Amino acid sequence: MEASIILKKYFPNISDFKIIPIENGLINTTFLVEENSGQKKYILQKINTSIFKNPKAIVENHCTINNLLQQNGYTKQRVEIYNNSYGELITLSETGNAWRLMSFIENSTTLLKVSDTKTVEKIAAAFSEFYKFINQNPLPLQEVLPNFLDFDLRMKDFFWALEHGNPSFIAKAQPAIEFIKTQINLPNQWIDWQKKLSLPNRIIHADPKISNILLDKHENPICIIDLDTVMNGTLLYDFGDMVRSYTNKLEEDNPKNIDNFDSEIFLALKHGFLQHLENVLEKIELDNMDYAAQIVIYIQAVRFLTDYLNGSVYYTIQRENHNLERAINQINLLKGLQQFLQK
Ligand code: GN1
Ligand code: MG
Repeated sequence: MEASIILKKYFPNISDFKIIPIENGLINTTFLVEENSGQKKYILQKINTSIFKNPKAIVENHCTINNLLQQNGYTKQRVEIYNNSYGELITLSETGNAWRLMSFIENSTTLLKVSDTKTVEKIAAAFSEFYKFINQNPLPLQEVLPNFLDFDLRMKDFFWALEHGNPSFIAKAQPAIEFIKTQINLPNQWIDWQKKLSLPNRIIHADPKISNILLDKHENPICIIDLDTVMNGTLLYDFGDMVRSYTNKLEEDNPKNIDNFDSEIFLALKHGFLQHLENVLEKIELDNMDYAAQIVIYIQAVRFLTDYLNGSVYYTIQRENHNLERAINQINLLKGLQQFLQK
C-alpha cells in the first residue's frame, strides 16, 4: 500500500503501525496513522493534485498561516505539517502522488451535522475569531485555486455541461436543472460586485463546513482544520458556506424531499459569526448576509450538478447519482431558506 511506503519516508524505522482510512472530505484522501498500537497518532493525506496542482504551495500557505496565528497570540490548537526525513513538507510517491503528514489533535471529534444552537454559535464564533486573527497583518499567500470564487465561471461551467454532458445524466437531473434555471438571475448581483471589486477583500477560509472544525467532548471548538483553501476573497462567501453547512437538517448528500433548513440554527450562526466581526465588517457585508447564504448554497448546488453532468470528475463519489443527490439536498436547503426569508 502506497501509504505505508510513504510513512517510511517520515519514520525510516517504523514497524508497528496501523493505517486507517478516514472518510472526511470530497477531494483529498485521508488516513489516521497509529504507531505502537495507538500511542502516537498522525494524519497522513494524499493530496488530489488534479485539483491542487501545486501541493507545495498549499503546505507552505499552511505554515504561513500557522506562523501568523502564533505571532498574534492565537490560543486555539493548530495542525502542524511535518517534514519527511529529507526535510520536505511534501513527499512524492514513485507514481507522482503528493502526500503530507500532519499532527493529530488528541481528544477531538468532528460533526457531520449539528442540531444544537449553542454548539453552532460556538463554532461560528470560533471561525469569527479565526478571521479576526488571520486578517490582522498582511498574509503573503500563494494562489492555489485560481477562479475558485468566480461565480460567473461556475455558471458558464454549468451551461457548458448542459450542452456537452452525458445525455442520460442530463435527463435524470431534469428537475434539478429546471430549478437552477428558475433562479438564473440570483448570481447577477454577486457577479457584478466581483467585477467591480465592491466587496472588501479579506483572508477567508473558503471551506468552513461543519466537519472542518474539531470539537472537544463538550462540543467546544478546539481547532480549525483544512487550511487548503485559505485565500483572498469575501467573508460573505464563508458566512454563506457556514449557513449551507450548519443549517442543513440532513447530511449534505441526503436528497430526501423535505424542508431541511433549520432557521434556529441560522439565527444562532449569525450571532456567533458576528461575535468578533461586528465592528470589522462594512455595511455592504452586514447588509447582504442573507443574500450571501442563498447564493453560496445555489452555487454549491450548481457545482454538484455540473460535476454530475460531467460524469463526476471533480468530487469523490460512492455511487453514480451521488453528486445529483448532493445537488438536490442543496436545492431543498435553498428552498427552505428562501421560504424563511420571505416570512
Ligand atoms: C470540497 O473536500 P472538502 O470537503 O475539503 C470543496 C468545497 C465544497 C465542499 C462541499 C477545493 O471540500 O468547496 O464546498 O467539498 N473543496 C474544493 O462539501 O472544491
Ligand atoms: Mg476543503
